[in-house]
Amino acid sequence: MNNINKLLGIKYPVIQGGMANIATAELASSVSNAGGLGLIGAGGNDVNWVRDQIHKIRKLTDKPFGVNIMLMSPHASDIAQMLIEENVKVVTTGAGNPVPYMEAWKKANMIVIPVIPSVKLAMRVEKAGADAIIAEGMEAGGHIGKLTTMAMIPQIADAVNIPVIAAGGIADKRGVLASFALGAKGVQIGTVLLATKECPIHENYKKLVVDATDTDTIITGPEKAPVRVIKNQMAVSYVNLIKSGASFEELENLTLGSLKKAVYEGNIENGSFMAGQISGLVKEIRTVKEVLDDMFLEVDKYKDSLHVL
Ligand code: TUI
Repeated sequence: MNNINKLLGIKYPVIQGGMANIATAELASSVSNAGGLGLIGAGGNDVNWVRDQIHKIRKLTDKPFGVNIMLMSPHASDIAQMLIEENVKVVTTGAGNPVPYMEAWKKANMIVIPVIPSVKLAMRVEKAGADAIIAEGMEAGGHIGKLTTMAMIPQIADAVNIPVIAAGGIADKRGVLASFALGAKGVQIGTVLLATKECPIHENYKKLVVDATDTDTIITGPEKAPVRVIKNQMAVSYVNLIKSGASFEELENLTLGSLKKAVYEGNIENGSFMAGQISGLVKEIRTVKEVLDDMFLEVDKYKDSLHVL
């Protein structure tokens, strides 16, 4: 099926990013209720936390939702199994290769949409039965690959037959239309949702996103798992720690620990404020519904003019 709205049973072809510690039932239900696909982001949390969030979201919306599994997490395989038991319909994955889990998910009739950073992995997950893919460019916040959205989307759209959903650097109607022009059938958004009333993060985090300019994010994180954040004291000392040869585990723990400091405490100096390059375009705090309506209002009208492509 080549239509994201029909595949997922949603009003707008938009999926919420599975942002660790941020994409709770609260945010995800707001996105689903506004016409997109809300996601519970498992992040580094354990299976019981994720199950609890699934039970919560079912009380908050009767619309479709999904769960994002961060595959670097030690809990990933337990969560993968739990989603089948809980009859979750849609799973997205990030930060790793989901192929080992896909046979079981497809057997359970789940819709599987991996986030991938390259043509090679896109082709591998298509072969393993993915229903669509999210191609995320390095403009995105959090853990990123090496390619930009602009360069990657058309290459992946040409390489696979399943629908491609563009991610990284999309925050308004122009980003949506550009994604369609590049061959995508939908978009995933994260950064623009940080600046919403419903987003359950500290007010300092929202303010940092709203105040950020185009050049205010930098890439930190271990070399094999680079992470884009808003530049602050923490980010700079992190980059220095990498240079001094800290271990991968040490760096990964620091990333997840400092993300919590950002999300819950709004700790400006020591928090890891994951956000994408498009932060510079985000100028105010709105409701999730305002963000989605604004992004997709009359988009079909403009989309028709893309048929010449
Ligand atoms: O996963 C994300 N964004 C994230 S995850 C996260 S939590 C974290 N904390 C510490 C270290 C690392 C992560 C914060 N933000 N986005 C989706 C995404 N997936 N971006 C890149 C990838 C990816 C990278 C490599 C997907 C697959 C992949 O495969 C490599 C392989 O094994 O072939």
